[in-house]
Amino acid sequence: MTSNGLSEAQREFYQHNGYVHVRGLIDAGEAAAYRAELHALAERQGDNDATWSSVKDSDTHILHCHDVHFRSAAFTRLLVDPRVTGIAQSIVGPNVELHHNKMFIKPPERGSPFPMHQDYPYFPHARHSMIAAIIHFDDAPEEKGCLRVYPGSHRLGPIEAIGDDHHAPEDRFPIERATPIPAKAGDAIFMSYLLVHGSGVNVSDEPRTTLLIQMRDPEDEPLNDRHTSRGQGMMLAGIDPRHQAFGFAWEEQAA
Ligand SMILES: O=C(O)CCC(=O)C(=O)O
Repeated sequence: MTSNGLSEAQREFYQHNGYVHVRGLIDAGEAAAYRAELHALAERQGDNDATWSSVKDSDTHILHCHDVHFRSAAFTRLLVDPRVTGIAQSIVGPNVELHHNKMFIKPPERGSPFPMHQDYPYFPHARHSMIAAIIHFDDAPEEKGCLRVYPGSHRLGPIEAIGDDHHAPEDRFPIERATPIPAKAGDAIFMSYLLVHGSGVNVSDEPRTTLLIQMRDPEDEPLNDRHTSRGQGMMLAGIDPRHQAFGFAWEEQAA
């Protein structure tokens, strides 16, 4: 076990299954504080629905916001927290770069599902180093629409992606047959962007609150530049080893 990293057994589990459930990454008190920050941010932001197009007719709702570290410094600290980056380094390697991050609040009783999908088609990379960490700030039992995965599906490589929201073929990957990963406040799930995953409707009487951080090896080439975001390229651990001459941002933008 490296300090703040995955144990050998966890690393093997990740390699085989494409994800690892890390219990108690942060403690319950910290999770409650981050939860309060996100709910206050949602209040300041106002309504903002992120329900996917293929489930838009389901009368469900989900609040989201990208790049929350531009709205609350608590999340700037969480992005570089060694408990998060140590595990990311165990998977990605010594150098870990931010791609983007986003909060999701699935409201009670009708919190939107996520159809089963790979993240790959949204931001394909040459070496598939991209991972997500989903940090839970309240409990996510099955009735809250917890994450569901197809263990080992990352080993299929990129699969067919359907429609505007790039979901997986429902006959091959029905959500009911996916493995649920109920989580407690403070738990985190780290997964490959090739893992087929999704989540059900929140039918409970409490919100489900999470932060998803997407990270990659800085040397992994993006295959398109569609999914840019504020803060993308910020180093969370290690260095960017590529040779880059210095330039002012305003000059680069003008070029
Ligand atoms: O939070 C969830 O339930 C899943 C989120 C997700 O799959 C995504 O944003 O790609």
